[in-house]
Amino acid sequence: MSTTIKKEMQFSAHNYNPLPVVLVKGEGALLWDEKGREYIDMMSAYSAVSHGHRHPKIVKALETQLARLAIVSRSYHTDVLAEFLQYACELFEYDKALPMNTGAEAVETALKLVRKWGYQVKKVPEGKAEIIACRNNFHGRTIAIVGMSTEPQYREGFGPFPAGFNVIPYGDIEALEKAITPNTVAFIVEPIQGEAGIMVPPIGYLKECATLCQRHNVLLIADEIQTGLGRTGQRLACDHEGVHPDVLVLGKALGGGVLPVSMVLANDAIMSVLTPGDHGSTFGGYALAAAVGLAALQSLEEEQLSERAVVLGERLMKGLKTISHPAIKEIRGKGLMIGIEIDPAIIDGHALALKFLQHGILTKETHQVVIRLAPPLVISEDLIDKALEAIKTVFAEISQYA
Ligand code: IF1
Repeated sequence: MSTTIKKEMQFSAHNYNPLPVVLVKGEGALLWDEKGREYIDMMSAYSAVSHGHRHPKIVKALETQLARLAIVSRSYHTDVLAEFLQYACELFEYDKALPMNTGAEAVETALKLVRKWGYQVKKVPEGKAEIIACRNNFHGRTIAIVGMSTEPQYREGFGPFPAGFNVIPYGDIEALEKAITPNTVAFIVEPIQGEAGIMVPPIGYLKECATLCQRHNVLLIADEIQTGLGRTGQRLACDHEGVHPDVLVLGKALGGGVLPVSMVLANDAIMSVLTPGDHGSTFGGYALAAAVGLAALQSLEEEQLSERAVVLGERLMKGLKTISHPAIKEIRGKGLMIGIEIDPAIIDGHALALKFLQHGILTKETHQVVIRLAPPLVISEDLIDKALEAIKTVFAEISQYA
């Protein structure tokens, strides 16, 4: 085992089980390890690196801002935050944005926002606000968020959890109708469930949720932290169904692959329930993040990354579907958010990710049975084809039998 890995094992909490590779350099869709070996990044740091590693425009924005000012806190204004928030509000068509850092912080912000809206605007009795979430959701790792998770490991040992959350099956509109009560303030949903294993809901599901929420004066929160910013072939996954959620949550790629930048967007009727001092964060909306976030959104549009995800996603999906192997149970996804579900009796996800690693492809399994393929949206057709060749080779090497 490399001395670096040994040292990390010694000094890092063991809350991850990384693949045995030490990455030292990244450029676009490529990564190199400490021995100089090259890998195609088919994971993009869980879709935080949609722009590719060290995107020139984003690095330049970061360096230029760093040469002037990094952080002063929200106790003062800066010249970059207004630009960033205006661009985001106009791009996604909302009156206001609240900048945070990690995805979980933005989700927590959205949960607090809809609760306060429930009490002040919907007149739900104090302390009785209910929020509906979906089974197998993933919205982050805070105590309130894992409190609505159905994944035992994410909850074990972390209770007690806050009240006011109901969980329903994903993709089931009747279940949502049944779960709504007069005290329901919001429904939070991932347009495609990432961690659950790239679960794509039935066509029209999001639209039906939006209609139902509107009818019952329930706010629709779309967690687009992973599906947003071009990943599924549209600017937002909600755009596939023309849904404009009441509350939009962004993260990951909003940081351009260099910083944690997240954000909650909503119209004034909702965002105006927050008054100075209600909510905040040391780094939320700091100058560096604003400069990087603005560059990330501009390059999303200028380089038509959403359209790239359609074309390259079709190329990848088409190539994957030519692979026939008993270990492959299903290949699913949208744009460049793809999952290969495998039969763990033949090979489990971690072992498969290891084999991909040995063939120069970086991936990650989720729940042992789904290999996630989510390369940077800037990946070239050549690298998609190269990745496909490696994936075909790996499956050819795997025994056909359990
Ligand atoms: C881990 C998963 C992916 C997210 C959605 C909010 C967040 C995430 C839809 C929170 C974060 C990350 C977290 C990371 C692994 C990764 C992950 F498998 F855990 F779920 F991508 F699928 N909403 N997902 O996907 O954002 O606070 O992390 O910035 O926790 O191991 P964050």
